Amino acid sequence: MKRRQFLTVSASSASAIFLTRCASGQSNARVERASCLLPRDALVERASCLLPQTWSSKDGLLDVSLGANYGPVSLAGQETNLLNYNGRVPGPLLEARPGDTVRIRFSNNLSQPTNLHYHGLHIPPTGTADNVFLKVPPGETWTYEFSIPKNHPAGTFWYHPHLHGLVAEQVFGGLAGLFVVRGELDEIPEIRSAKEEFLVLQDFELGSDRRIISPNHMERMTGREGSLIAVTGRVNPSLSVPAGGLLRLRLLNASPSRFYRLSLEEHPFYLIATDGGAVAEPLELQEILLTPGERADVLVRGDREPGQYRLLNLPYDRGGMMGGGMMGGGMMGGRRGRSSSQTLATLSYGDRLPAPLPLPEKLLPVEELPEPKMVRRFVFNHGMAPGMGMVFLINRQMFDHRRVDTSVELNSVEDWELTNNGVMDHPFHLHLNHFQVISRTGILPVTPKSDRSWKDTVLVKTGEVVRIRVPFRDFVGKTVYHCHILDHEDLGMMGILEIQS
Ligand SMILES: [Cu+2]
Repeated sequence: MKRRQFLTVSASSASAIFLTRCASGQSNARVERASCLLPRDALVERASCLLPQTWSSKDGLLDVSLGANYGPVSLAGQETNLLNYNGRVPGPLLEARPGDTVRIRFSNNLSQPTNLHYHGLHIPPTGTADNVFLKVPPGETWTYEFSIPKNHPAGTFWYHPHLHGLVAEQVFGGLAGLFVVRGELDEIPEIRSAKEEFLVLQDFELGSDRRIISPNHMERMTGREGSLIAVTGRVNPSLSVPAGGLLRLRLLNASPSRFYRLSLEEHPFYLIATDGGAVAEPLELQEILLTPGERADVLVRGDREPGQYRLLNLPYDRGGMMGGGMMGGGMMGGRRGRSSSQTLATLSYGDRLPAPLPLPEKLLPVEELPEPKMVRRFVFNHGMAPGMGMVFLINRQMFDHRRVDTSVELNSVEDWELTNNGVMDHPFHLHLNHFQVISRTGILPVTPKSDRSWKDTVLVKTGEVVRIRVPFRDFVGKTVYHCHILDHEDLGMMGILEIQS
């Protein structure tokens, strides 16, 4: 037992921090959990423990002021100095409905330029909407304004900075927040009756002064990771499922590089939505691999013996610049996580419901896309550039904001074949239009209809070929696709897509 504890502590400083807090920070932990104790009132019982500050639209308008700041933030029960939106990490949860107008009065109070990307929203890539070419200089303000299309799917989306060259630094500093679109999926009776929690997974590397430690060169190549894992700003928070009831977890990986391989002791996950909204029917999963930028919306059934169950982050090897072995054993600072499991949260059972709540049988149909007009190929690799060292490439080129890499026609459907010839996994993200994964490594046939889903980020493992099918709809203009290991994006692994009418 002692030996096991020793291994846990030495292998993972995230666990170490948690154990320390259990030993010396009892009162803190109790205060943090106090708000999560389940009162008798059934209505209150559904209330979330981890809900960040929420702003919802009223009468068709979401009108908020959002400031990017640097300063004191309470994170994982300690005072830290982080980048933050409105003093919070994660930032406030923004909530709207299809057809709503969104107005965000954004002020940049940082000492460097920034901007906002609305990851996963199907809105224009231009003007005051999801315009990643826009730069808001330090000390200046900008009003983002756009409408959520009337036929926009309900789902879990998010906002974060997207200024090329600074993305990893600003997201690692703490800048990220949820953007939830409520709609049809949320009206399904069993889902409406489920208790809902928002799990924003972020990792940080803090120094003794409680400021973020900047990564070294090798950590940037690999993709920076931090040893402190926060779940919606807390370390190992308590989650509660009513006995006989359902708990809905909206999971977001808001880390710049870290992958989360999630499993919940003795409880399968029932996947109800992916990046782009609902799947056709709940899909039972024992594990979920969530790469940076990805979301999963799952139900957990409170049908086991009441007790405590750990939500675990299992080891995963996403490859490295120097081959697998050398960096696996904890040599690489923030990458210790890949050789040991960590506890992310703890599930307990609340009061028993008068009648058990079943899983929904059907969710929402997922459209079958027509055969593509065109197949394009994208090869992901790395190389050396004079004066820059290692750079990350798509089709042998690094990002250039003056160059359009790919032009497509509005209202066309294309297949994109994504090949990873590098030594590390690359999660591929396309802005603006959702896609479906058609095959992997050219061996698998078409994804079974029942498993078809809408994605905006998909893992392309080292050596793998993934084929996706994308409909380009509604909006023209320039946008981007890139690796969502944000250091790789900053180091060149991004291309410009122009959608033309
Ligand atoms: Cu990458």
